[in-house]
Amino acid sequence: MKLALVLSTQPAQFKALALTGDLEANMARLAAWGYDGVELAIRDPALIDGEALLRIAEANGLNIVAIGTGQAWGEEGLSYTDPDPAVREAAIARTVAHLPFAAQSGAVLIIGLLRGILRPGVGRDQAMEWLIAALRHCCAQAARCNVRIALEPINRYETTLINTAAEGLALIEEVGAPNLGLLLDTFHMNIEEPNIEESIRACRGHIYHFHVADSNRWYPGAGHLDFASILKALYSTGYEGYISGEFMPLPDAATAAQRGLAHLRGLNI
Ligand code: LER
Ligand code: MN
Repeated sequence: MKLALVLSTQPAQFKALALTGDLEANMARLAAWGYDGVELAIRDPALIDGEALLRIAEANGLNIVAIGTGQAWGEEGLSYTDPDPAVREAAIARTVAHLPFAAQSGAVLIIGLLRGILRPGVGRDQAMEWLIAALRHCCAQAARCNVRIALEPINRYETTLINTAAEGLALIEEVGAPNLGLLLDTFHMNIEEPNIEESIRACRGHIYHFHVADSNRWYPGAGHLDFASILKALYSTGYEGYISGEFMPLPDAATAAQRGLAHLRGLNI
C-alpha cells in the first residue's frame, strides 16, 4: 500500500488538510511517520518553486503523486462552467499552466471543483458542453507531456455537476481522451454511492488516483467506513497507484496523520 497525504503549497480555506504550514517541515514529518508520497494542492503554479519542491520531496524520499487544482475555484472562483467566457478561459489556462510541474514530478493532475457548479441561468446541457470541451482541450495538452488527468466525482453539497462514480465514468467516456480517468474519494462516495465497493469495481481500469477520509472526514479509522473492504475492492481492480489522505486536522494534525496511516497499514488486506 503506497500512502500519501495532501499538503497545500499556500494557505487555503479548504479544511480537509491534515497538515498546514511549513511545507519543508511537513514533508520531513510525513517521511518520518512512514508516508511514501505527498499530494500537493497548488492554487497557481506561478506561486511555487517547482525545483525546490522536487528537491525537498526527494531529500525526504517522498514522491509527488498528485496535484490538486481546486483552490483556483475556492480562492478565485475560476471554473470551466462559469457563464463568463473570460472565467472559463482562465480556468482552462490555469489547468494548462499546471502541466509543466505535473510532467516534471510525474504527478497525476486532479480536476475537482475547477469544473464548477451549475450557475443561475446556465442549463445543464450547456454546462456539460463547456465541461466536455474544456476537458478535451486540457487532456490534449496534457497528452503532449504525458500527464494523466483525474476527474473527481464530488458530493452534492459541493457541486451540482458529477456527483457519482457512474456520472464520472459517463463523462470520461464522452470526453474520450486516453489520459483522462477518475479520482475516487471515500468521503464523497459515502454520501453518493449506494454501495462503495460496487462503485469502485465498476470503475476498474479508470481509477487514476484515490482519496481517503472516514465518513466524518476525519482520518481513516475515526468514522464508520470499512477500509479493509473498500481497499480490497480498490486493489481487486488492479489499482497500483497511491492512496492520499485528505482529511481534517482533528483532534490535531499530527495525531490525524499518524492514526490514519496506522489504521490503513494495520488492515488485513
Ligand atoms: C478535493 O479533493 C475534494 O475532495 C473536495 O471535497 C474539495 O472540496
Ligand atoms: Mn478529494
